[in-house]
Amino acid sequence: MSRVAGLAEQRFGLFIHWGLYALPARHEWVKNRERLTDRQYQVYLEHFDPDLFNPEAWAAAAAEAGMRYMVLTTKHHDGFCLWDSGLTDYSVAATPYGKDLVGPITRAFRAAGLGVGFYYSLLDWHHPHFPLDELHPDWGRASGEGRDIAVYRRYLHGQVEELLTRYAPIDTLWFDFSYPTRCEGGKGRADWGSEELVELIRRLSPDTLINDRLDVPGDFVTPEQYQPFAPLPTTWEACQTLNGSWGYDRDNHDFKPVGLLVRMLVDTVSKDGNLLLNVGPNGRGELGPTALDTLRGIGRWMRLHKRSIHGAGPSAYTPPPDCRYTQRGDRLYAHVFAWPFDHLHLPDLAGKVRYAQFLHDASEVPRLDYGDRVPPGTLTLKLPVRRPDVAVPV
Ligand code: FUL
Repeated sequence: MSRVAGLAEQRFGLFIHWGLYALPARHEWVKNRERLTDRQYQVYLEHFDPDLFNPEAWAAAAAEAGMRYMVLTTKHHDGFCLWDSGLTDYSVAATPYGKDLVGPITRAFRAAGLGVGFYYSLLDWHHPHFPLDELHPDWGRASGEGRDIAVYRRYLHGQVEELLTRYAPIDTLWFDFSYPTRCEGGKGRADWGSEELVELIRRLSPDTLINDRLDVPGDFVTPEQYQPFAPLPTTWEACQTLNGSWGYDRDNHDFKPVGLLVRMLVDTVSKDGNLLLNVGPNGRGELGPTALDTLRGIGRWMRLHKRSIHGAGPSAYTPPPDCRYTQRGDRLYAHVFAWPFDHLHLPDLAGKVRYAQFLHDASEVPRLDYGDRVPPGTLTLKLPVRRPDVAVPV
């Protein structure tokens, strides 16, 4: 079995962006966007105390939504570590909460039967040896004097080793993100030591998948906040926000509706991809009510339709407009995005379908002879006038 085959079996996962930025609650890039100094940002370290943290509840919400794995931000661009790293004091250990978060989250998801992946940011706006670049909050304010990328590189590799050994086995490492040409004002090159890092990971944990943001080829590619137009030539996983922000963003209410997210998931699987859908827990450690409602809404659909998602993939047949096909063995799943008049015309399927039924209630969908009013080879199904009351009828 190829190393990425397991990903396609799962198809749907939860991305978790959590860190100090949950407290300002205005996007995970707040330190950069508002050019906050380390001192200004320090207040969030001093107040980080998620008293309602309950990773079992997060894992239950993900499982109920039909997700099969999660990816957690162990360290985002601000450099704050969610585990008590032996390589820095800038971690959850220094907050009023004071306890490891990565271990309990990892255990809770594993106990719920979900896979575990770690996001790890190559960018680090806290580390004194992270190279100054145009994305760094201190760019233009501080001199780059005395910064030595070799020191940062050792730190980065050391932390990855720490994560891989302390929380083994980790299914995925999700690095974010390399931009060597932009570093040091375009003059220098940020050398993360990607080749050596990949070697280290392969040695410590041969089965761990690595994404494509290290500037060396990875096991899968990661379209961010868009759907590929067609299947991609390599294994892919799209990542998506619920509301445009990855971290908890209090005043942003622009949540994607459940129907849209279900269509997105279906579209992804029909193009042989995975969908990693994000939540940003708040500073008390909870998923907000809209995020929870959204996951529940997806779960209502998944309870009845997961057969067309998990372990399913693209079909060689071409669907009619506003439909997406997924296929699993000899089962073809037709997802009807826009409800047609009471007939569904499926090209090239005449004589190839033994029996057709809705997935949500197993009721028969009879075929109809449309004669020469449709192109030869077309299979016509007779639909009820009233659209079934599910996010996407299948
Ligand atoms: C981006 C990051 O800059 C965002 O904050 C987020 O983590 C996203 C998944 O990747 O490149």
